[in-house]
Amino acid sequence: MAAALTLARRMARSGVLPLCRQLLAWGRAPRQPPGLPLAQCRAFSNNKIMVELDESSGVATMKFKSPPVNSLSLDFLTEFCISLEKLENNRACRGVIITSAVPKIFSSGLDITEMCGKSTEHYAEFWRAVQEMWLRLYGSNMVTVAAVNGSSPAGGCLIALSCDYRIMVENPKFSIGLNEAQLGIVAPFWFKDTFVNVVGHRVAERSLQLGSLHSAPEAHRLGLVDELVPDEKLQEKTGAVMAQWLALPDHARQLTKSMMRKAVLDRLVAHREEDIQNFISFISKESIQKSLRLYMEMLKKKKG
Ligand code: CO8
Repeated sequence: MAAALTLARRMARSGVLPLCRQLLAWGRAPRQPPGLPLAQCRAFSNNKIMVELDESSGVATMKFKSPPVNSLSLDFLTEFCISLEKLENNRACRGVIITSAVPKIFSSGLDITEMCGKSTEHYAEFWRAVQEMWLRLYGSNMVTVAAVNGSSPAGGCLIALSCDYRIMVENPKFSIGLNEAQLGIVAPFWFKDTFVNVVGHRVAERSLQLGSLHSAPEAHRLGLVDELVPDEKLQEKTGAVMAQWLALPDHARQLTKSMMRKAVLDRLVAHREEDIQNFISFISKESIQKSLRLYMEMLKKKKG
């Protein structure tokens, strides 16, 4: 409840209210009377994420479009949570495909500028939004498929890991992984739990300690992604996988998903405030701030 209120306050402050109205209107859209052709597709473009719902199949697509790298800023995370919640509450929607409209990048992970030189209050608000994003996505009742069409480090990888199935473009230049250790920071326990649940303890332990970013073929070998496809086949393959998952009765699949994920979700819910305090005290350390600044400088130098 407290989280929902924070989110609502944040929506009011961040000017996402027009988006909320749009989403609410969409959620309330009258259902087509039987016998009439369904409105095939509802689409709207927000600031950072484009959402499209095909009512005939019950499948929505959330396409990240926040150049240059789809970094997960506070605004991005807020928009993500609102969009996902509206889809979750829309009976016409049973599955969501998450992908990117930015060439070569799925998501660069958490926006590092949100974790540098900001106030304690800001860190708390930002981290609550990161938690909220994961709780909603990992705990979603819908079928979630990540169509990873570009690099996906850290928080970007977490989004993919939180889906039910991951299909990645087979380009060996695209990488994915939880590389936090390379930045001198530590992936929180619920990032780790999500990773372990996908690839197993040994692979996760090694990959996390080394902060590895795995090329697409390597990620496939490790089980981090389920399938590799050529770019031009991504849409078709994602649609086919989604159809396969949607062929099952929702209630059986949803209860099974909840059974598999509940313990991990409950762990964060039970330790949410503590996790926020841990994040604040960790990220506020001068040594950590220095590591992040150096990392950002390194990213900029790499260009020149
Ligand atoms: N946040 C903010 N800005 C970023 C980020 C980011 N995550 N990633 C890239 N940028 C910026 C770059 O600085 C650059 O800015 P500018 O144009 O002003 O110089 C711009 O985006 C474009 O970046 P690149 O030139 O590097 O673009 P490329 O297409 O060459 O490469 C990559 C794209 C591969 C995504 C590359 O930018 C990259 O590797 N980025 C860093 C990714 C990363 O390491 N993310 C980790 C974030 S931390 C996280 O998600 C989890 C933290 C958990 C916290 C736990 C604490 C307790």
